[in-house]
Amino acid sequence: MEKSYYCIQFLIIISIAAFIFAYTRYQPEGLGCTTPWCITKTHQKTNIRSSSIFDTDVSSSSHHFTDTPLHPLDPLTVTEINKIRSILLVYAPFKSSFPSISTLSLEESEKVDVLAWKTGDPLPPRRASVVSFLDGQTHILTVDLDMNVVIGHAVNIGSGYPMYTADDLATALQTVFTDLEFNKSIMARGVDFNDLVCVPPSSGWFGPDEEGKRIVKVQCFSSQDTPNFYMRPIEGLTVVIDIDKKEVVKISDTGRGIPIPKATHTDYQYTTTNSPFSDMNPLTNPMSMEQPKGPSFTVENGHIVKWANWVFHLKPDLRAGMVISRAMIRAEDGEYRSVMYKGFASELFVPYMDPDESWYFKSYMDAGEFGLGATAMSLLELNDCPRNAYYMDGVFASADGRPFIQPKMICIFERYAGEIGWRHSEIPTMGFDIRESRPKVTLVARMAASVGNYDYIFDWEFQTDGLIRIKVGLSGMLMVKGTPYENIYNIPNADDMTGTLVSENVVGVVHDHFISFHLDMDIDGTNNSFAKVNLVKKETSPGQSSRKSYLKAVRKVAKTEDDAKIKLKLYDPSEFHVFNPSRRSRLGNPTGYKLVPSGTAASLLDLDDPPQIRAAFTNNQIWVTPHNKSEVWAGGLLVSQSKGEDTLAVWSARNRDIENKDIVLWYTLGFHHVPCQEDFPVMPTVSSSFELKPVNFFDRNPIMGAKPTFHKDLPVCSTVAHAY
Ligand SMILES: *[C@@H]1O[C@H](CO)[C@@H](O)[C@H](O)[C@H]1NC(C)=O
Ligand SMILES: *[C@@H]1O[C@H](CO)[C@@H](O)[C@H](O)[C@H]1NC(C)=O
Ligand SMILES: *[C@@H]1O[C@H](CO)[C@@H](O)[C@H](O)[C@H]1NC(C)=O
Ligand SMILES: [Cu+2]
Repeated sequence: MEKSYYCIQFLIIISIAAFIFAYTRYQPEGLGCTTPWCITKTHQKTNIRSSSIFDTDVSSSSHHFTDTPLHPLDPLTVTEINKIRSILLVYAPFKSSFPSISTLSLEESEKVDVLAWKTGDPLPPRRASVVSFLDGQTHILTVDLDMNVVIGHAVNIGSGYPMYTADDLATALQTVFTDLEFNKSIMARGVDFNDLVCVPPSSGWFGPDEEGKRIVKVQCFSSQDTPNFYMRPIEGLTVVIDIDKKEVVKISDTGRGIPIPKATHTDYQYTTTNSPFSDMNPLTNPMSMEQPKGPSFTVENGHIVKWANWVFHLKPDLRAGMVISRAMIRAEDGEYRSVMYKGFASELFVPYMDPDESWYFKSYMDAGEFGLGATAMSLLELNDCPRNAYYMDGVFASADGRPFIQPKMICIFERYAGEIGWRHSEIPTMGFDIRESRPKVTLVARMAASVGNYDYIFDWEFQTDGLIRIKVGLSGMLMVKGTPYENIYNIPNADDMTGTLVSENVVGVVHDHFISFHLDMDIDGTNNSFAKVNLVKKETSPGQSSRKSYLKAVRKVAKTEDDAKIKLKLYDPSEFHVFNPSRRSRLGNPTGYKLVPSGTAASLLDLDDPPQIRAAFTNNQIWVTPHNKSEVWAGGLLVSQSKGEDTLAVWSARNRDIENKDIVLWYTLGFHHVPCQEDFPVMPTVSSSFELKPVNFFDRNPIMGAKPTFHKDLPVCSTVAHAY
């Protein structure tokens, strides 16, 4: 009985899910390319992933056409995006030519208005912020959707340029093929144009030479005999393109003596003809988590996620990828208490450590240059996210201002990974026979951005005990460098190497990844303070104790921004608390959350190295700023080729008061990456995370009420063979 009940229930859940998740494949017109990091070949090839057996059936429906915003923070709908386009089409400055739309997103209402809003209230005015580019100028517009007018218009507000659009990058890639010298170089390398794949890395900023024009540096690879062209670089060939003039500014070809690495062992696809993997030992049996009663979360009105004691608003964002807002947790008395107003990945900085002509400029700012949402392809069912996942689409605008759908961009699922929520057993000699344990179940919101070669997996994981874990996983392909050497014995001077030989003629160049999170914490309200709880060694006075030393937690509340600029130190440790000075626990402790950093890395570049100036938000791991609507992107609003005059470091140099104020916590998760052979041809995921953990927020362990799981709770579908 129970067995079949479970199986049938699962089928029902799946068919409901299929209905909910059906959508139209809504393509923007023109290039047919929805992600900015497009790869063109001289002869268009179908999307590499479309041949994969993992690809799920993408059925069609039109539910996004009827979306209406139901919450002040809901993203712009298809209808609203179309409306904005029609407003801009008749806007006087754009009448003769329509600008290229870089980002077009909801301009969120003032925080006070969002906080005051209750379900059922009319929405505050819907406004859009549009970053666009026309005739060499950046236009930043505010469009009011109730009045149907442009109510704000600023031009060229800084040194940087807007996020590249798919069209910008396609232009760059098309332009290289018009260049005779480029053609000659490709022919000299013996690469068939049919196998040529080029990518458009951003150029960074390195002084006046490339200022005043939008530049992309195109580099190419051979895809002969492999879909993994990244492992077959055409080394030392860099074409500098002015994407607005559509012309080649400069071409540098210094690597003709460097062979293109072979295709051997580079393929990573499960199904290609002669797949080296289809006959391999699968290592483990298929597995999935059982949920006989179905998932215990709901997604209401499209964006409100309710699970266990948590509720939060979740939305896709073209630039940040995923935004969590209004995260609240229910206390024992039933009150929903505010933890975080808003949290998202604000910038991602990836400097490579190679001063070569073809490498020095690689200092990507992936969120502001390419967009974490723009590069987040649909997630693969059962492999990217487990069977119990719910998928959310992104609704964005393409360069021509028309809406497009980024399907299945985010997944939400419950995770039971065999972890323990809390436990205790008692030694029988104490006279008790106690063994108590509770399973740990969490809720994950996940997205994976494929910014060119690299894949960044972003997880926001919520625990019933109040902890939020923010995790970033790195996978995908290394950005590799061609070398004449096949093994380390041939290398005349190992000091010349800027990385590790990861395959014959392939160097994995040393680099860093820094992901800076904007965390607008609102612990029990907006007025919060930041305290450093420093662990200091105290020495006992002579004769006081048999102990010579002990540790004491010394709490220091930050008055201004300078007090909260933190460089982590193992031998001078601290806890980092955001707390509400006017809300106390039963015992009088201020309610708070602490930021718990874990494995992390700091940027070691010179502070006046151009990439570091632009990414000055990595100068400290932690910063605290007063809430300010325009301080959103840690590397600045306009990041491409920016000179770094609009970074967190610049804003924070004002050293404003942050005590008992609406404050924003910034944390940068860092990775140093010294590649190794296991990273070839595709990297096993490397993850790092940090946590936001309640401190005196609850009066006691908030998961005393968690129930143990019993065998009878988990009927199984079929007879299971035992391992023993
Ligand atoms: C470069 O080569 C491609 C492919 O053979 C050709 O289509 C294109 O016209 C060439 N461009 C120039 C400038 O010779
Ligand atoms: C926050 O504190 C300021 C004074 O610093 C006060 O004026 C304001 O009313 C407080 N806001 C709330 C929501 O308590
Ligand atoms: C908000 O931030 C911007 C950019 O740093 C700054 O120009 C502006 O003065 C700030 N506003 C307030 C009220 O501090
Ligand atoms: Cu890396």
